[in-house]
Amino acid sequence: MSLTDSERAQFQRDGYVVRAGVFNEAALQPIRRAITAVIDREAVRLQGEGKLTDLFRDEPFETRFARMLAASPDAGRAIYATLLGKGGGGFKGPEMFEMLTHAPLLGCIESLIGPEIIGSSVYRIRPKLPNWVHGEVPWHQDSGYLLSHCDQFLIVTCWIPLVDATLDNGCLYVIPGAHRTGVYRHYTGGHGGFLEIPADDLPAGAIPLEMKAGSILFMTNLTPHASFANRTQAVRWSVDLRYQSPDAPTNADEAPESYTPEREPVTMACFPPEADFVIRSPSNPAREIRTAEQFHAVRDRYERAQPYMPGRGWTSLKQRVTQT
Ligand SMILES: O=C(O)CCC(=O)C(=O)O
Repeated sequence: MSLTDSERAQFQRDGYVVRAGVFNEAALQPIRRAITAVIDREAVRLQGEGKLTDLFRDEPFETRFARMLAASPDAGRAIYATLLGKGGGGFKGPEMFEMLTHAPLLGCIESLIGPEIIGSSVYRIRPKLPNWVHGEVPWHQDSGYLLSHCDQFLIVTCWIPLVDATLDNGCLYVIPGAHRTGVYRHYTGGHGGFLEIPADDLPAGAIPLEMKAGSILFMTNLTPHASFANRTQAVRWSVDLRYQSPDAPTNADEAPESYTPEREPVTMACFPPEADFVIRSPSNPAREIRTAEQFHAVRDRYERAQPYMPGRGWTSLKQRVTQT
């Protein structure tokens, strides 16, 4: 499976394209089950500590975590922290590797970046819960989170809803064509603690993208995007994965210990704290990470070492308000 010429043209022109049905129901089940297993394990632990009374085992994937958070906000927060891990990319089970290497997805990626495919260290599972401040992600470009010498390279974000994403539960919004303006000024301390580009700094023309579970929204690292409140009683589950071409700086063949404050930032990977991994390399197949165990090991090594990443120099939203 690859993107058609017109899908590729839309990606270049608008900075995004949506392809329906890349993951069918069967292909979505393993990651949903893995997430459920983490939630269940943590819930049992918290129940043992007297912090959660009901495990909500009769609730489906869509609502179970929302019911837990509503019943015990502290327990919900603890489960959230475990699921995301340090920094957000903490889940590194075989089901994530399966998603990252899903052949129909890689076919689409190849049509955007070519046959040499590096899995970016930045992937996230996102439970957008009802009434949850961290669920609303304000306007940003993914480059805002990466080191600035990577702005010129294409890093493709694949946003994949695990349940249908609707206006009501907080689907993604994009601004078609705004990726051609470069990186906007981001501010720290935005909504939910995220980086934020104030909406009035962005061009008009934002559009919502309602999507069926298993579809993929492909975006560039310069595409401004955001998602707003979930006004339903269910969780809008999604996963976002990123891939980069071999031209973009990577830590795939580097020791995490080489990331120190003394190192020149321009020699660094785009996001040093987490490990990139080579998914396909026809030119040097020996570099490829082929198994879930190898994937786990490279991610784990970086997570333990906590490599240094310099800041990007964004100032705080509070400062912007007082300056204007
Ligand atoms: O899932 C969301 O609501 C936000 C996702 C996002 O910002 C991203 O994938 O970069």
